[in-house]
Amino acid sequence: MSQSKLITMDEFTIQETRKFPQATGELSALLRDLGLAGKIINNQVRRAGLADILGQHGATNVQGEEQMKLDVFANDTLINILKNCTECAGIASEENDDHLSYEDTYSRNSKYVVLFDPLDGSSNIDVNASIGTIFAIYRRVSPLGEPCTQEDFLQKGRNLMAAGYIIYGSSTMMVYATKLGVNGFTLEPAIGEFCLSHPNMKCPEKGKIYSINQGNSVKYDEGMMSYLTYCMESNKEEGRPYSQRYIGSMVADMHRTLIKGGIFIYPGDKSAPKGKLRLLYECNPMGFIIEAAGGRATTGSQDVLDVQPTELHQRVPIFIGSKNMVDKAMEFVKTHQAVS
Ligand code: FDP
Repeated sequence: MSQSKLITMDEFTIQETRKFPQATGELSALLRDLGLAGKIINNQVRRAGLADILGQHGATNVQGEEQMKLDVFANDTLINILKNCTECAGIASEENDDHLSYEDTYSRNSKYVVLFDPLDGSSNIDVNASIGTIFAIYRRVSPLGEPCTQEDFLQKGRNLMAAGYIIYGSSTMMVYATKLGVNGFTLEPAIGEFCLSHPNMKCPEKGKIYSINQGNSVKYDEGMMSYLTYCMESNKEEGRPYSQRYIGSMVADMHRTLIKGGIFIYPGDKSAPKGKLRLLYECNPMGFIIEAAGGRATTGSQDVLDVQPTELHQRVPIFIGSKNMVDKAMEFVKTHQAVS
């Protein structure tokens, strides 16, 4: 950390809020509560191997995937913390079929709703690789005082007020973006506080890493295949071949992409034209963060943040990361779209 004084996330958020005289402090409070949930989940993630908590929970989630115990714990933690805070009218979780409207008076009068993927990359828990929590915050569109409705959650990513993630990696970090920019806070375990460690994060315009599940390439279309060939070709001036890195945990792959630059792709393919990743819980929050950091996020046909969601668990293809690399990938994808 380069600054001489530790700045906690709460201090930082309050300072930022002061730039808006009309701000009520609710968004800062919500971010603090999400940080608190992150610390509780972190505590459990760190003990995963010890607490005999590894293994399948037995149930399957709405996507038909097996849930693991930690997913359930993380989901319950977020639901309860946001229910008991006074700034959240309701939530939608990747692990739940429908949104949840909090019915108490405080919640009904709150202006924000939160969407989250409680523990993304959970297939990595068994192998002790980085996983994370992703969140997205919208201002509700339904009237204050009423229960929140599905329309509050089915908003374009462009309407996001804030989005972020908590990565449970070699250290634990919370990164969040508002329209003012992106900042990263590392958990200082000695005092249990997230402290500003990565101010004003910018995604480099160009990188040297492409990140994709290349094992699926037999299902990719020609545009995708020719882009992969381009990544692997030798061109000294342009710094190719690029390195291939794929953890298979979106938070971890995106954290690297944000810091080092590069491109992360989860394309549509012959068996899943819309890809795998969820618009509301993964692609929109990551798209918002990367755009706020100067990068680009597209589905291949439009900016991710411009997609009008029609259902809570909708999936979209995604190309995200350094602006120049996403632009280049689009040249290949669009050429193929034009000829097919
Ligand atoms: P996981 O299934 O482990 O939860 O959307 C979930 C996700 O992980 C992302 O975090 C990750 O980027 C992607 O799936 C990995 O999918 P593949 O195994 O198909 O590459």
